[in-house]
Amino acid sequence: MNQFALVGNPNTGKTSLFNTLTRSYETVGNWSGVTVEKRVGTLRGRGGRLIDLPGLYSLLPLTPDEGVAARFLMEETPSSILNIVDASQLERNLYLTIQLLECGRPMLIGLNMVDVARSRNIAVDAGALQRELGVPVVPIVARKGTGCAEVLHALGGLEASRSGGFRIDYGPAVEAGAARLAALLSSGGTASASDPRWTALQLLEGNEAVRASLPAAVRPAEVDSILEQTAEELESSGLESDIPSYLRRIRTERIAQICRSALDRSGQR
Ligand code: GDP
Ligand code: K
Ligand code: MG
Repeated sequence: MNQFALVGNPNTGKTSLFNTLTRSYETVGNWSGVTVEKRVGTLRGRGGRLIDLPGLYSLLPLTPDEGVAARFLMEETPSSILNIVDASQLERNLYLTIQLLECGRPMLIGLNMVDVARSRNIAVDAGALQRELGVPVVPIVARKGTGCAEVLHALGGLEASRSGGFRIDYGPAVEAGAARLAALLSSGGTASASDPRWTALQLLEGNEAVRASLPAAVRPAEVDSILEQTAEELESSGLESDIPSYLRRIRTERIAQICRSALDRSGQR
């Protein structure tokens, strides 16, 4: 059966959307290691399961709750992603979106709070956003149910597709490090459920939840040596030696560029 993970920043309307899209749900205990309950719902009309993940700003966990999503993406059977994005806070929300796109899974964006955005004269061009990100973007008002039928319909067409080739080029040093890590992860029967390049980038970013979920055959010393060499190469090419802050800067620049094409702030109050 097809499975969709509902992922987004806190207070973006995930639970509202979950309740609208599902006809019934069950609580299947807590997520491992945290006191957040795991809710799994059955999608209206089309079947399939929707899983409500705890809200988070980044896949890089700052709290145990935030580690749930990273672990889920590492360990669970491949599922598609329904990413809910607050249209009134587009720039901030896109940081998580980019990390999710890098997973390479089928993904749909529910662009929520378009009523709030409109009231602040923030116009998000969903078509432009869709072109920039390479995945379908459906404007919704989850609290009223507006656009939710369209989300259900679009989820039906998502199953066969991969996300549409969104890719950030992080430059020679990081790309070489990511390729070496990805090769290490793909070698000798160590494959996990996650995409090797995504896993590599998360390791370069210092994601402890991802690191802890690596298959046992991956030797930590080998991971560390690639991380060290990447940091040295980054520094010797005149860039910062701290890989996480470098990744953050490159992503933030790309987000600014996406917002320039998708956001009309001309009448913003
Ligand atoms: P979650 O934290 O992501 O699960 O978000 P919730 O579903 O709990 O929603 C947070 C708050 O935003 C609640 O008060 C919702 O009623 C409200 N909300 C959700 N969607 C919308 C929307 O599209 N427009 C407006 N104006 N409010 C919304
Ligand atoms: K909430
Ligand atoms: Mg919620």
